[in-house]
Amino acid sequence: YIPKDNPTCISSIIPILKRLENNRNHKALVVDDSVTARRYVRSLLERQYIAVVEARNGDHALEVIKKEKDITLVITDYSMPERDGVSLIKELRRTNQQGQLAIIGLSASDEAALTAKFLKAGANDFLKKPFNQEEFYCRLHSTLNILDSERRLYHHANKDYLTQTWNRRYFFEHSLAKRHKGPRCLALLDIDFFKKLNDTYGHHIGDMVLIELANTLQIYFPDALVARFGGEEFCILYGNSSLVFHQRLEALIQDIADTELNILNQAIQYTISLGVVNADANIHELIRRADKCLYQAKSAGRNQLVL
Ligand code: GH3
Ligand code: MG
Ligand code: MG
Ligand code: MG
Repeated sequence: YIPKDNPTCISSIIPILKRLENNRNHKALVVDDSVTARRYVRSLLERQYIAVVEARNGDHALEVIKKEKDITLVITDYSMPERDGVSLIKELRRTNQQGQLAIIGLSASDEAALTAKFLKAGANDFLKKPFNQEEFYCRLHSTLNILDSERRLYHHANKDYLTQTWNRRYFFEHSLAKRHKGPRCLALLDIDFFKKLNDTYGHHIGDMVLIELANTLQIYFPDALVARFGGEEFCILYGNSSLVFHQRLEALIQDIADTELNILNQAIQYTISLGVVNADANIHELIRRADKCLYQAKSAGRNQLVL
């Protein structure tokens, strides 16, 4: 109900509507040894369009979260048999930071400093049972708002704005953080005569070609790390068999060269060149070598890969 003579009321309801819309992207795990308590929290969440799964104690929660990969929020009781809420949070925080998984503690216990215990273990917030329903919603919303902001921030920091592939920053952070053992494959890809394509058809069509190429790369390499390295250069890092990798790259070169794209009623055809390495070396060394190969592929006439 929005009174017609009070427009401020409309502006104040917009954030709430946005929150409710975003709630559909969340899934909560409610952990409590009391069935009644679980059902109550479930009903509060479901009224806000948040999907809910339940667990009866900390250990059970760890099992459920392993199976249900898309849980974004955990609401947990403190005292439970087998594993209590604080121990559960400590375990969850070993692999999930606050920006990836939100946790709210709940407890009826009068134990001194329980709030601090929950927060120190890594909970985003805490409520004492019995809680006021409005307070529950306020804390839930502020927790989810922060989580959504963190996810947006992560997305903007790590994804390329134009093509939505990983960006250079993510590529290096990811490939350096993971201490890979053994050989791996890396390909540097560069579009041939892209400047000419831009000059002929316009920059916006060039942009759409980049988006098309990025989508094609995701289809060919769903199991590899694909990143936009700069302008019209992409990098593909692959951890498995080099034979499969080479076969797929050859097929990709052919596919791109044979495909006539229709972009804004313009028939567009282009080719790509690749430098490819397979070695047991650090990422900088792999890139240096692949770049040399790419240079050779260009000199040798483009539309090909050099190993
Ligand atoms: P080569 O075959 O030697 O690679 O020639 P090339 O013209 O592709 O190479 P060059 O590196 O000289 O040019 C790359 C061009 O890519 C220059 C730049 O205008 C264009 N470019 C870089 N980023 C973007 C982008 O985001 N969108 C569009 N449309 N063009 C871009
Ligand atoms: Mg309990
Ligand atoms: Mg280039
Ligand atoms: Mg180029």
